[in-house]
Amino acid sequence: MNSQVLAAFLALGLCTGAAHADTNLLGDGNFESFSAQVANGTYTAFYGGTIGAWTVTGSVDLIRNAYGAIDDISVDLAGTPGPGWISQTFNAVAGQTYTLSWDLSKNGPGTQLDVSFGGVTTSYAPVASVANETLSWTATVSGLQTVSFGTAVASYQGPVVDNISLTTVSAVPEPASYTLMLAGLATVGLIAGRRKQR
Ligand SMILES: [Ca+2]
Ligand SMILES: [Ca+2]
Repeated sequence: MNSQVLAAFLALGLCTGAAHADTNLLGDGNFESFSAQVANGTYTAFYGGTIGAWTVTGSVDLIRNAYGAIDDISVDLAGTPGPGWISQTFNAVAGQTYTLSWDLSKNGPGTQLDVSFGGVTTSYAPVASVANETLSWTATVSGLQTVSFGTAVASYQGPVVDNISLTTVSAVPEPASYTLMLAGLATVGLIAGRRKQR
C-alpha cells in the first residue's frame, strides 16, 4: 500500500469513526452561564419563564455554593416554594441510543426527583452526598423529545441537580459513510492487486 492510498484510507476511517460522543446535546447543563443572576452564597427564585435553554414550570431556584449546590451554580428544583421543573427538547434520531447524565444532591431534607426522558418518568431519592446518575434510551422514531427534571413536592427545599448532559452512545453511520468506506477499501484492494501483478 503506497503512502497516498494509506493516508486516504486513514482519512476515510477517521471520518466514519467520528462519533462526537462527548457533545452535549443540551444547553446550559452546568448552569455556569448564570453567574450574573445569582450571587455567591445566595439563591434566585424563578417562577416560570426560562433559565437559558431550560423552560421553567412552577418554581425552581438557582443556588450558588449554598443550599446544597453541587458545583458552583446548581438548581434546587423545589423553588420558593416548589414544586418546580426544568425542561428542554432535543432532536432525536431513530435508532440512536442516548445517555442522560447528571449530578444529584439535595437541599436540606430534600425531596423526590422525577426525571422524564424518552417518555418515561423515573424517580430518585436524593442523598446529601453527590451522586452521578445516568439513564439510557434508544429512539424508535425521529423527532423532538423533551427531557425534564423536577419534583412534585411543594417545599422550599428540594432535589438539587447540576452537570446535566445528553450524549450519543455511538453514532449511527450514514449510508453515504458506508459507501465511502467500501469505496476506500475497494481502491486499496485494487491497488494492492495491481502491485502484486508487477
Ligand atoms: Ca454548576
Ligand atoms: Ca428552594
